Amino acid sequence: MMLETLGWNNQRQLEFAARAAENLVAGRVVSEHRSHFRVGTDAGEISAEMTGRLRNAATLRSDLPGVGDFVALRLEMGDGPATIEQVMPRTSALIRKASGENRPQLLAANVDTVFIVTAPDGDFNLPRIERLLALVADSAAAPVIVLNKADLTDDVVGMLEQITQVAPGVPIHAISANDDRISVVERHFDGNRTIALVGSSGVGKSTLTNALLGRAAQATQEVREHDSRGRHTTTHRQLFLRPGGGCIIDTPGMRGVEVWNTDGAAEDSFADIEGLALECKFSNCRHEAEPKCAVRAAVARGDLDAEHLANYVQRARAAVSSGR
Ligand SMILES: Nc1nc2c(ncn2[C@@H]2O[C@H](COP(=O)(O)OP(=O)(O)O)[C@@H](O)[C@H]2O)c(=O)[nH]1
Ligand SMILES: [Mg+2]
Ligand SMILES: [Zn+2]
Repeated sequence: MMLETLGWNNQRQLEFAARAAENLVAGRVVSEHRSHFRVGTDAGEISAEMTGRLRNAATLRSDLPGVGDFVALRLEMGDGPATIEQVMPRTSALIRKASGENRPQLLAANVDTVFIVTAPDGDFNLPRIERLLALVADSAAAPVIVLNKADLTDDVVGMLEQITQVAPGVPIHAISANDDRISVVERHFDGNRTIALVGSSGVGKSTLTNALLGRAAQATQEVREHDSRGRHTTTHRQLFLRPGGGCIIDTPGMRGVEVWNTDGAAEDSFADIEGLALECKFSNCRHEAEPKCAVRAAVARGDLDAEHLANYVQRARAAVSSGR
């Protein structure tokens, strides 16, 4: 049935047994518009609202239903929208820090794999890939890196090598979404898996979504000449069912993504450098050309990877130039 193609399985069915006994129906949130939801069920897609009780019970906004959540629904007699009575336990949650606010924002729930999409034209930036890897690491989904627009560079191999440096062991694929050279990424949908696409605006997430769906479901943006970046066009998140199986969640561009840290995994990736920096002669040492720098000394001794320091320095420079 439809719910199975949306990722429903035996484990979820077991967790749902008590709710089914109360005549609740299972569904998956496919889109969200303020407090109004579209939910896929075995009987097709329906409208739903959440109960006040559910809203009041949430300690964090990210506890509320969001795209990708499996929910327990009470169907109304007549034409009214169904009500969401419960968010079923999540197997993963992609959560970022809402921009400009100190609160978590749910990007997508129950995602099996996240495609971190990047492109050679202007977007290519290893610290950004590292930040997105930290976001994925916190989510419990598996990362895959997709270098899109491979047609725009003569050095695909060199770029893949650079990515491998910051993402050892992570699958990496070079593709061209706009001429349908995408077959290498399709196997990640096997078994009706759910994939979310993250990455800067303009890297081709919506183009890839459309290529994977075989239809123009998402609006894409023509590239602006002067900076070769696409403009932001995807305004809300939506879960799409692939005709070949599996689900896709496209997300709006996340140039300045900040990790909402539940367990400190993101900061931890540079804890080694921050520890060594305590021994630098100058407390504001940037570990570039300053004398008596303990961090560069560690690189010279072979105790610290030079590439890892380069990523840290690039990230620190970016933070300064963006005023953070
Ligand atoms: N050359 C080239 N351009 C692409 C490719 N994929 C997407 N684009 C273009 O990149 C621009 C931004 O794409 P879009 O899908 O809107 O990016 P999004 O902001 O990440 O959703 C559009 O003009 C696309 O046609 C590709 O593989 N090669
Ligand atoms: Mg888009
Ligand atoms: Zn230093």
